[in-house]
Amino acid sequence: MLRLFETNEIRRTKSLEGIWDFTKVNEAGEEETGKVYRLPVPGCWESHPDLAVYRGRGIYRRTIRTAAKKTLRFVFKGVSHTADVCFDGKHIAHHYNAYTAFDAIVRDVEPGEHLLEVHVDNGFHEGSALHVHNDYYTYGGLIRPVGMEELDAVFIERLEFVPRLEGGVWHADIRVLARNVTDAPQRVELTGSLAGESLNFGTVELEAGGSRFVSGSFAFPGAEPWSHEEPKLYLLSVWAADPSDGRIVDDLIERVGFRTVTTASGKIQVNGKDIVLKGFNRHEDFGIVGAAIPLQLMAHDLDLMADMGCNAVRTSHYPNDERFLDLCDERGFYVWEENHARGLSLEQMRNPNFAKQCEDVNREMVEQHFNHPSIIIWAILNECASWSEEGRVHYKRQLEQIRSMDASRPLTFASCHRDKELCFDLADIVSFNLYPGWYGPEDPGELCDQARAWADAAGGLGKPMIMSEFGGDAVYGYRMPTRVKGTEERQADIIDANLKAYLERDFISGMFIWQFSDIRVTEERQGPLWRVTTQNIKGVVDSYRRPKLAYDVVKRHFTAAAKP
Ligand code: ADA
Repeated sequence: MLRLFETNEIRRTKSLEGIWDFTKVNEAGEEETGKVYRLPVPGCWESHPDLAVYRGRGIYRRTIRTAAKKTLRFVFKGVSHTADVCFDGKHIAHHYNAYTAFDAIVRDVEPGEHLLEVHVDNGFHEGSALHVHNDYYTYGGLIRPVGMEELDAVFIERLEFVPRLEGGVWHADIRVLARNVTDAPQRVELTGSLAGESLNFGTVELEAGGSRFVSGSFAFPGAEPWSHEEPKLYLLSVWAADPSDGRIVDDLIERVGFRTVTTASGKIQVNGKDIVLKGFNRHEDFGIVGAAIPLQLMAHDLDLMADMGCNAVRTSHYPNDERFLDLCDERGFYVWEENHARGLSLEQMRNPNFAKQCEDVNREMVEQHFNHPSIIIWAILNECASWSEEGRVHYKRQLEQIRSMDASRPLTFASCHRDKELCFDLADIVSFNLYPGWYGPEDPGELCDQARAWADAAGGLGKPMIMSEFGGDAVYGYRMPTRVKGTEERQADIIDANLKAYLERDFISGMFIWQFSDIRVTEERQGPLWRVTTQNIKGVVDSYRRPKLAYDVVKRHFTAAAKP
């Protein structure tokens, strides 16, 4: 299952979930041992005992059967980390970045058996600017679902839905991207339906192999708003018909919600009402399944967060699996989604591929996740070199790129540079990663008052402020009356003091605890014992979601009625 609702009723689609062949290959691309593993897709190869610490290259293979001559489209929701796809031995796609989707189209496939191969590489290479040794683990494999679709001459590639409230009635601007996959010009008529209204986008002419957007603006008098409290969702269906005979050749269904997000008077508003974000930073990492988290465990994570009284989650530090975002839409979780870049130094940002790789992930993130009502904030470049003029050039360019694609959501980035930060003027919300009580002895209340002053003096005056990371380590099960660092007691104390300070300050519009669960990290990153257990153990639950003492502390604060 690729999404939590049917995305097509006309276009034939199928999931390629199942067991695929897998072989390791060396740097030269040669199959090393000839041993063929049978691995689940989606899945991380680390789940297999032989491959638990394997980093490098491998090939996933499976057979595809077709009954009639067809144009096929393969959709890969996430291959970690670099993918090259071959169909019957012919290269059809290359993609860098584990955390965004890509597709590959093969025209006029003859009936019969065909070989689909995905060459996967999660090694660290010079040309990779974003996938570097890090404080999380980049697993290997087809970590998210794979789908196969049968296309007609024209297909609807994407929909964009931007809601707005006018005179008490919901309206929306809707854009439809249609693509011609043949060598001849094509014409299609585009119509749709949403919230009881019929939509007409007119007839569009598409040149051979070309694509085009058509748009329309519509009123939806019967629509009700989406919010945390009432996450009302609607299916937006669009059909493409052949104007000569009215035959429907393709369709695409999205699930949308009517809501606005604004920032004013130093606060964040959803549908005009001030909100305070209360939640966690969450990595996609769960015990033995790694980054390939099955639906029921994704739902379990959100169940635990809801139990603690959270209304928000930050997808640190990359775009998330769409099924998780679908769950957030359904459950009314507010999402801060960010691009894939964590803690890159100025030197790392000078990698010649940095700008292009960021531009790609920004574009793919916004295009692919545009319609999730739950996403209320886009963010970039967690803790990169925003303290320097050279770094600022990248922050400016990337924020402008995202704003040009989507002006309907506020933008931010998480900074750890305190009074040295140079980019707060570029964002709509100022966000601080500070770890009072853990990395330093500061008092959380005093430090965040100071942070407000730093932001005000550095271009953030009047902007909402989020405490985007705070917390401390705790080894699951390590309890001591001494409450020393590393005990569950100390972690609980630190989180208690931080939450108390932030919840009583009116100028704080959100807080994200670092972090939801313990996660695996790359071993190579720094000197010995940098991360004992090769995990970042600041989770409030461990990597199998067993609660630490801090769980009840969070629950007590977030379920208290003091704040909306
Ligand atoms: C940073 C970073 C996180 C994590 C955290 C920590 O703020 O953004 O990814 O590394 O520190 O645990 O120290």
